[in-house]
Amino acid sequence: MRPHATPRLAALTLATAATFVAPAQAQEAGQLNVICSVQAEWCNMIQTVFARSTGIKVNMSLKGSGEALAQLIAERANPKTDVWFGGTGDPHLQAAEQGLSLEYKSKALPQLHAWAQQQAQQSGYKTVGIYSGPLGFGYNTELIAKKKLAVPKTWNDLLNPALKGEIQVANPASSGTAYTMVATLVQLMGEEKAFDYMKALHKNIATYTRSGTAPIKAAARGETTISISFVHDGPGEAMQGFPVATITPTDGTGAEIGSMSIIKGSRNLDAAKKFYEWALTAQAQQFGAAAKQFQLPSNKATPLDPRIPDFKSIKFINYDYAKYGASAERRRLLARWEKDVNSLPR
Ligand code: S7P
Repeated sequence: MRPHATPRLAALTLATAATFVAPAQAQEAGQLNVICSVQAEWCNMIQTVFARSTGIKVNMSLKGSGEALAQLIAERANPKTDVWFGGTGDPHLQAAEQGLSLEYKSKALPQLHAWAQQQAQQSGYKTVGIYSGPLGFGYNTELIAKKKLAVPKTWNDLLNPALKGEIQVANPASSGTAYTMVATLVQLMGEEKAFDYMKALHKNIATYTRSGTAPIKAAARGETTISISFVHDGPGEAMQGFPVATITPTDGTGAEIGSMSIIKGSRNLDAAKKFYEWALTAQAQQFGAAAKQFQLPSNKATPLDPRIPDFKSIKFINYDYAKYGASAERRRLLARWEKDVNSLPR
């Protein structure tokens, strides 16, 4: 049976981690500029706790994975960011390949799951896995029942003509989540069949959103019936009282390796390393679930909330993170998606 943390334990951990630092000490401790690619509540929590326990002021900027990579590329000549926390792993690998992130080998690596260590090795230790989460479908339980639609159980179920205009997914050019979908389908079906599939799916898509988390929020709020999303983003919406549930396709799916990188040229390198080491501890990794975000933490000692998807019950493809995290492959697939899929009428 999986261990799990109660909300009380999470609250307790938050309180114990937040040891106050005297104001004078805080001034000396310096500051840190972080791009945070998880959702706001988690970003705010780590900003507060890390600042309180170290005295280091954290300037936090919230950006999805695709947007974060674009900002780091734009800042290349004059980096303003010290750490990029969270977001899908593929753009972190691209940042590593493009020389935007710094090699740093954490002493905590042996405490991490194999997939998180592999992410570090594959990037030449320029990034590391901090969480993982499966791709699947979200759906509005009330709308699906009202419209007498079947809950989709496989990728092919999304092609049902009755779902015309009922599905939202993000645009893979701007979203790491949607790029994970493209890469997953190519690996699951083979490239030609995957593109035929995405052309057929296009007919049922109401909107391609900019951000990867927008579709499940739209499903939760009844603005769409179905979303293609990371399933760990579902319980947080349901906890707010929205009628939303998630499912992973029985024919196989991919997972992200949410990652963290120190930016090359960081002006606050000591603080960046301190934050990086802290973010890899089991204690800090509990803040995801405390902030109602239910990815699987990379530190094996992190107590698991029961709402974290049970990875053993999901059929995963053998996702090739190195291949699909390479800039040239991403560019090629996105160009093909734009030409073969997005340009088609709906
Ligand atoms: O829970 C947040 C989450 O789903 O969003 C992250 C990421 O920023 C999504 O970026 P895109 O907007 O580029 O898709 C995921 O890493 C994370 O699991």
